[in-house]
Amino acid sequence: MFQLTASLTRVQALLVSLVLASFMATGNSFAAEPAAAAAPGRAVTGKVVRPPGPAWVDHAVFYQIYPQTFFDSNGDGIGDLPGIIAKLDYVKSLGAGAIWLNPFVESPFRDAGYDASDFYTVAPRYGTNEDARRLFTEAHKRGLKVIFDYVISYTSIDHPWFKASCDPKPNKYTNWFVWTNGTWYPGWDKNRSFVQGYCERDAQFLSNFFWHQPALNYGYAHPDPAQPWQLPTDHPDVLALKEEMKNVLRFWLEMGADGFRADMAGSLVKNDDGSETSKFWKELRELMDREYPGRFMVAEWSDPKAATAGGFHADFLHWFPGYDDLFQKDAKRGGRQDGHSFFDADGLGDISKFLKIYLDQYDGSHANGYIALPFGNHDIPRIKNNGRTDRDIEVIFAFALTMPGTPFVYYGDEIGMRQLDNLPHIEGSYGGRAGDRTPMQWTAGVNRGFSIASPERLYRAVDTAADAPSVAMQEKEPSSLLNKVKALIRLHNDEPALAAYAEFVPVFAEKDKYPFAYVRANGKDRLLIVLNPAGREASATFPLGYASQKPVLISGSGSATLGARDVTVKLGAASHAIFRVNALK
Ligand SMILES: [Ca+2]
Repeated sequence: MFQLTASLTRVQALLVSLVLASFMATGNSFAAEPAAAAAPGRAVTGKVVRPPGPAWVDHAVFYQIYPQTFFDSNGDGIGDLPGIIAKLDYVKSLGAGAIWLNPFVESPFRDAGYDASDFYTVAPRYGTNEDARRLFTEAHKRGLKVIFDYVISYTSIDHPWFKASCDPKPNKYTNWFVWTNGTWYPGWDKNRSFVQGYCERDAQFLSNFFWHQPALNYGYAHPDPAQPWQLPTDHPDVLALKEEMKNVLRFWLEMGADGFRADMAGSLVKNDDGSETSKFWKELRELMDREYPGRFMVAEWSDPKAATAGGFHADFLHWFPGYDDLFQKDAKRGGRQDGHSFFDADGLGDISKFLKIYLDQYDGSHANGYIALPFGNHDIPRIKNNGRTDRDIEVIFAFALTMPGTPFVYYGDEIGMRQLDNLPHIEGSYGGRAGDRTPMQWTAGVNRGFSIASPERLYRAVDTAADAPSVAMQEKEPSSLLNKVKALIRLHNDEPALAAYAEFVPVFAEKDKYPFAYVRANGKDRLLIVLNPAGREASATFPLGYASQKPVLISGSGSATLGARDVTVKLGAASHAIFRVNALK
């Protein structure tokens, strides 16, 4: 998706994933044919390469909080920063090591806050800058890190920089956005998202999908000499913008943020193969290492090879068709229902397509940084959809918390909050995004404990189903999903073989078959993870490829029997098993 995401916006990438999966599957995304085969030919060695970066990430699980729907502290119906502070003990109780906060700065909220109108000020609906400072301080007191959403490829049309840029009289901000020469510029092309006729400046501006999100001007990798409005990446005005965006970064790091998640990281420089955009991220990595050592940067790029070579410690890998094969093909995602997911009880999915792309990315990135494979976020329908049970969700967690790299838990997934259907589209949610942003369910009571506002004043309606899960109920029940997730997070925190950098070797991953099995190894410390999302028993026999101790079950249920050359595993329906299989020597 390198070529694609390099020139696409966040939302376009989402739509590509939604609509064009078959197109993308035919080629031109990632390396066309990854060289690595799924399972055969890979040996478990226990050798690890720890990429440069902060040590606190090695075993950290991130918890993603959508500020508007986490906890409302003042009863106005919308979540806020003091509400997040009030729930930090809960986040800590999960075993999470860090928090990713979605945008909380001033915005007209046509895109839920991604459309910033002031990069330096907390939106009043969430509180004040002092609340943000207190949030960082209180998190640190509990040993939690906090990263913020660094959205630097565009602004809102309401941003003062863009308003100044709209002025026909030249000023400091004239070139901070991408403008053509003239409203009737002949190269006008709807596919490139140019907007005509907005303001008095006689020109078109380049938007980032939603027309009201003008692209900030990081220049063109290869400006067309016939189009003088395409500025080179070293144009003084482009350099001035970059310096200002560095100041935005410094501002939040100074206040106490421990790093950032970069929204649509691959789309800064236009007509770029990624290399010019990477140059700027490398500058920022150097800035971080020099001025703020120990901080962390993760990209929304969906090309870990490019992102980690370009300075990032980690990259989210989800805007590619193999990702949909995991969870989304059976899901109600904007009406989509075009196949079978691997993690579904019907047991008709296929792990091999995902794994082929994943391994290509893993092989090309793990020496530089980590893959963050999200299993839920504010853009993706919740995993609890289409009839999945808590047992099914537990298998997904077992997968997410044992794969290499940096896991991110989307708020509410740990109690099995449902994807809700047919909700109104507010603040640009559209598609499945409306139903994955409902308020956190703290209790079984009014508004599920999210807010004391009257229900009609809520930013979003809560799940009112009689059996809607809640934190309060699940904390009391020892066998609840919440407590099972906590146990898996503890395992991730404690096991050397589950370090972000520990070796990953698939040992049973055959097309159209269940289960899926892989070894994680860190020296002699080794774990065999076996996943059977299917609603029927599954078994498999395969070589581990080294002399192992007798397998010991440490999580889930199932059996593993060691033969002379092979191991045979048996799992019940919808279950996972994690075995300790340390090397004998
Ligand atoms: Ca509030």
